[in-house]
Amino acid sequence: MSAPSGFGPAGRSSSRLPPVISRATASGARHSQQGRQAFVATMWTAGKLAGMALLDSINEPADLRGLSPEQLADLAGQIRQFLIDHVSRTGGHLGPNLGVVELTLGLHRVFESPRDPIIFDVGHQAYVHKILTGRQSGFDQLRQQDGLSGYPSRAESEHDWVENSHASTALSYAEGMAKALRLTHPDDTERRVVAVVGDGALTGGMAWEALNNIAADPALPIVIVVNDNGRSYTPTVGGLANYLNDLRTNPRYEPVLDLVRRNVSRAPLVGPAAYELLHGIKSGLKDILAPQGLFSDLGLKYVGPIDGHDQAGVERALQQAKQYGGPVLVHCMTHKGQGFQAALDNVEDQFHSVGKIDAVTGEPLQASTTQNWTATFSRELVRIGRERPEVVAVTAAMLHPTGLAAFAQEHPERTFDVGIAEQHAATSSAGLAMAGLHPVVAIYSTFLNRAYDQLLMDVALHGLGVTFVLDRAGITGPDGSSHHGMWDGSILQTVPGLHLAQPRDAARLASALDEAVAISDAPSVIRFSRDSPPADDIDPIRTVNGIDVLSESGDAQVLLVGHGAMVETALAAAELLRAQGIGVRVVDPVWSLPFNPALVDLAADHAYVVTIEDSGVVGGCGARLTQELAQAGHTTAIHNVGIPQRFQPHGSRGEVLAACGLTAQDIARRVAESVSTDVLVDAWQEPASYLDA
Ligand SMILES: Cc1ncc(C[n+]2csc(CCOP(=O)(O)OP(=O)(O)O)c2C)c(N)n1
Repeated sequence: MSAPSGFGPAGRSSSRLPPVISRATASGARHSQQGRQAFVATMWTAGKLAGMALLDSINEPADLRGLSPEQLADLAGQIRQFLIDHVSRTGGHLGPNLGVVELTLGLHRVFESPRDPIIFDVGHQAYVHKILTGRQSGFDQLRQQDGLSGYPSRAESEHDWVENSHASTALSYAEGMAKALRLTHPDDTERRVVAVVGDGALTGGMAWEALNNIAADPALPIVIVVNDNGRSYTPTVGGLANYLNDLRTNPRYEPVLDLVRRNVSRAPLVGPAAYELLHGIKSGLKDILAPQGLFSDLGLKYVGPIDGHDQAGVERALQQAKQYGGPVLVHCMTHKGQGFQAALDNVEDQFHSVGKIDAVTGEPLQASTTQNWTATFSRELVRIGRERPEVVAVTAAMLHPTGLAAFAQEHPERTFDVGIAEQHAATSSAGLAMAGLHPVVAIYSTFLNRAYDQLLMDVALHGLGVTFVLDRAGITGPDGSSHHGMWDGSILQTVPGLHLAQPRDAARLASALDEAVAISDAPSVIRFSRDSPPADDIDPIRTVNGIDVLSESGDAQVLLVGHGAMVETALAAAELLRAQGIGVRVVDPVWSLPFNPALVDLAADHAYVVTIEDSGVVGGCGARLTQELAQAGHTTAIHNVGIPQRFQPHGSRGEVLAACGLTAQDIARRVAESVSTDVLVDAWQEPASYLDA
């Protein structure tokens, strides 16, 4: 897919703002836009007669402007059908996108993207935005290698200002951009920055840090749209969620809201003064009817709650917010999965994220495995929960995806969902541990980044027994660069006293968990991939000073050190090497941290050592062994194989691993080349394999 001119990735860093300004304000562009709107409206009337879908004629936001209410309703239906048809085939975030159809149409009709940046928090709900900004044709390849990203992508479109997927950032981005626009274009008072944030993402601390700053600046041209569907994956929890729920469900509120809405919509919209007047009427009524003071008390103008599936109502609210000129929060109520009964009926997550499903019934087309790492962890934690009453479980709004649901069912009082708040999860767990419990914090590997300082200072420095279980470690696949769990292996190396296990099979996961929950004076971390453990456990031939020897030739000159999921790869590579007459020994350190000095001695006994891990190669376990070898004065040749230290694209896990050179064939070929030429470096110089920063 080609990026629009002037906005390719290369063009972004230098001249980001001027092209947008000049293009969007050029009168010629406005005229041609008006011409195009008329054209689309006419074509639609003609096309409807010819059976053509209106959606086919929408290539850019300007195409939406001239549409009638009837056409907009038709278009919303077509977008929903398009989403169901496509996402059911590729998998993806179906429910959240079905919920924001009218909202996204409204945003693109009221604001002028990309001149008015629209920033979606997390970004998983940006499919409709993609459809409306010329990317319909990419949906056949959604989340597939070289295909359309599942999140906003700066390389794809000038309409995507940020590419995120880690939650609760949109308000900070928006606040910074709004400040910058005011400074760089003081005369352009019409531009607005729009942040769309879910009620789930609003539970994250960063969102509140941003709100604190936004509220302090009454002239900041920023519109915050809270997309409140009451859910993260499961229903959103916490005081804020309760507060939003009160606003949403106050039984006396709805009829009066209608009255207010009609009166407000009749009044002319002419800037802050009128806004204040109208808003005064509304909030006066609402203060009696619903406890809506929170945002107003913070100093933010509040509009809502709005029915997010009422196209006209949404647009009216957004227009009001746009007219105001300072920070305004539009509270928009939507339903995750709107328009697809199977999604609305899904209790677990309303199709927050689906694999391939039947487009009519919503039934999964791929059997879900009960053997994957998550399910294995889930079973083991239930077992441990029965044995150890002090063990409690902590999730950051991901009860089901991290496998905690079964534990929660047995021990609801020992399970804590803290919202999308990994930092709080870590320090709250420190508190739980201080007061005598042993928390098991289950999060995705990539989200541990958020809680690094809390892990380091609040848990490790205090010598507290907290177990972190990192799911989706290593290459994850279709969620792309921000979701690959390739950072933890490096950052964990820096935490004094930390215990790190990377189980190679289900038996090792069970024993690592048993050991971890028994450690009461330091944090422990267990990481595993999104795949499944091997069908059969990989038992050691023998264990030397805690290091499992898994396979060996009598004359082994080459030592392969496998970590976690890469142990299977190491064993397969060893087989290929033995077939070529190269003697190999494969070991698994079992506990990667604390660093086991016996690994240095073992490595020094070989002519050539290759470490293999499913994490960033810089600063990981391999780098640690290299450093320890050198510190001990050994000159043993060593290569570290890991994920090259660059942002990896999306694709299947297998495809991305292959592109990183993390396959048995690739590793065996390189080792064989190194050994046969006796030049242990050349084979590793290709960009795919090593330090390609
Ligand atoms: C820091 C972080 N933790 C966890 C997640 C995983 N996650 C993705 S979407 C989501 C729920 C988002 O809820 P909300 O913001 O209300 O959006 P909705 O899906 O309901 O539209 C979560 C927990 C994430 N993206 N970022």
